[in-house]
Amino acid sequence: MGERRRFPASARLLALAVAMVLQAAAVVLVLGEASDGGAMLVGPRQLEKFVDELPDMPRLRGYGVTEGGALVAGNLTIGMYDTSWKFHRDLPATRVFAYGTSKETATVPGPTIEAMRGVPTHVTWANHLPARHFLPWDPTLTTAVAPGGRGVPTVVHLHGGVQQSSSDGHSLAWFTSGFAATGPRFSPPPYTYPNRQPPGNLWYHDHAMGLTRVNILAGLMGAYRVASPAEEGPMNLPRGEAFDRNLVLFDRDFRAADGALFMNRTGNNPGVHPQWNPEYFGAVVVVNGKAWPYLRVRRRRYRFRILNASNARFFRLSLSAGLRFVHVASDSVYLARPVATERFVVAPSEIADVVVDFAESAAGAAVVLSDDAPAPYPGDPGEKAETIAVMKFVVEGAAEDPDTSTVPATLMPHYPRPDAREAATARHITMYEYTRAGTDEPTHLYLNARSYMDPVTETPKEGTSEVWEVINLTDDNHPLHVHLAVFAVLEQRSLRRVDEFRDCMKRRNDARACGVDRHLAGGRRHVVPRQERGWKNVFKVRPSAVTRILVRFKPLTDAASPEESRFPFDVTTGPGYVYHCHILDHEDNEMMRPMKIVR
Ligand SMILES: *[C@@H]1O[C@H](CO)[C@@H](O)[C@H](O)[C@H]1NC(C)=O
Ligand SMILES: *[C@@H]1O[C@H](CO)[C@@H](O)[C@H](O)[C@H]1NC(C)=O
Ligand SMILES: *[C@@H]1O[C@H](CO)[C@@H](O)[C@H](O)[C@H]1NC(C)=O
Ligand SMILES: *[C@@H]1O[C@H](CO)[C@@H](O)[C@H](O)[C@H]1NC(C)=O
Ligand SMILES: [Cu+2]
Repeated sequence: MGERRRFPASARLLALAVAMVLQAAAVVLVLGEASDGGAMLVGPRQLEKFVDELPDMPRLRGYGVTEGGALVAGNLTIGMYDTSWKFHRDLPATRVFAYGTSKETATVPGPTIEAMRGVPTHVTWANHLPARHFLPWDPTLTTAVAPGGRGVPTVVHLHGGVQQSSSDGHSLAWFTSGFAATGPRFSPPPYTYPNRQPPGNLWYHDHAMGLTRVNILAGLMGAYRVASPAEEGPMNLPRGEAFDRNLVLFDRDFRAADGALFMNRTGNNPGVHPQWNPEYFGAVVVVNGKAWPYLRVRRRRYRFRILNASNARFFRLSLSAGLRFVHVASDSVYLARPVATERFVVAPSEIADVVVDFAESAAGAAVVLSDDAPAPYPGDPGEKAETIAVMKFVVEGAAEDPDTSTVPATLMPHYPRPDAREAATARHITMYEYTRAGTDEPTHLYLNARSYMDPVTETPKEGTSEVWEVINLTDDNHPLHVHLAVFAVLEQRSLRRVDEFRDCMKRRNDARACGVDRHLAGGRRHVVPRQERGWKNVFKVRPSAVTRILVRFKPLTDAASPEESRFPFDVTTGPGYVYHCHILDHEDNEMMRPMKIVR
């Protein structure tokens, strides 16, 4: 991307920068001694695959049931603990930060929260973490810092959740152990999740400013489901704890000597950011907290809700033995009709919800789920990525009870179809990457050439939809995530004469003035995979292309309910919402912007 660009710093940023430089000086002194030059890491060949059984994380019910059978709001307290976790039979226990209802029961990933549509879940998130982080957070980023080293800042975002911004886990709403220190946008507990949204798959994870990548890497993430009685009856998908499973995937590096989580303490541009690296990739693939696990399955249908919780790794998944995936939902919303695929890509933080029928394979078969996506994705044309195993299914005999589950031809066909004509306004959102002069090494990434701390520029009106034209001027695929809203992809098209357009954008940062429509005319149109054409909350924004999305700033309702223009809470109060890239290493380096919803 050529030269490094500068933008006027606000007074606030300047003050922050001064504070950070002081912090940095102190921390570099401490970290200077710890060199990773000679760290020996565990590679795929050192650990025997398929020796640990796939765990099912503890399930917590997000609602209560009265003696009369009525459903009432649930009240959970979930802590964050400094503890250890066995990622593999042959690895020593690894230090982690984990969610759980107690230190003894905390897991990586954390418990799966099972909420019921229309019944609120209140969660008191309690930080029990120590004074300092054990991973190299880079103090030169705009980062949450507790004064005087008073604990590791954390805050929880429910990804895909439709909740008031005071419960949304704003990155500046962080808090440390015992709330000893709190961020400038802190809201007191508990957080309230109304669950008044369509049934589907969500996840919760840390979202503290500048620390999201290290806090999630340390283990702070978990699955969350919103269930609804409308899913049962005619839908009749595989259900029950045995046959309806969450698979939380991520990649990690471990030090061979002691099994410690490894993150390089030397940044790609150490003169600018001593520790920050643009993308974290690990050699070990972990599913539900176990490296390359196995699961015994019966010859019947299973439902897998697959969440990619990697910092930066995209997974392109396929099954051996000729088995297919039947997609029933994408991110948090059901598809209208099932879509069968042999292979699909999940970006970080994207969720694929699939049914696999093991009756299509022989008893005794070993079915391997593999990944062959290049990292970083999409990589160079022609680059051949290594195929890596993710986990193995060992197919046993038929179920004792016959498999009565089905995948109906229509799932939830009653959500509104995306229609660009209803958009109240259109905006351009441009992704920029900045590199150090004379090198190709990125220093930071911005949206619309603005830092996260710059004043809000996106102020959508509640009850409207907007077309966002997301322009990727970087070399990577950036998964875009918008809080509160759902969006649908309208089209994705490559820019022609992209160098000319990029040069103009670097000078003017104004897509219209740089003739974006002229550069799109005749540009190659990219097919959006069928399973990604519904309402989503993460989408892979292709490089050198413009992705047009319809963003909905009103509740998603089904045909049986009247269209609602208002959310069931006040969206205009509280710290506000954000939109950002979900490569965590980018999000932490300000590829995130505030968003203020108005009425
Ligand atoms: C949760 O707390 C609310 C009050 O805040 C109460 O109405 C509800 O009954 C509680 N739920 C359970 C399951 O105890
Ligand atoms: C850490 O990063 C530095 C600088 O990029 C590199 O020289 C070193 O090999 C890396 N260490 C490991 C173990 O990957
Ligand atoms: C998971 O997400 C990361 C980061 O967006 C991405 O690089 C990786 O390919 C994804 N993996 C899968 C299996 O989708
Ligand atoms: C973003 O655009 C750059 C060029 O402008 C391209 O090289 C890169 O592949 C794009 N990333 C994605 C994911 O499309
Ligand atoms: Cu990104």
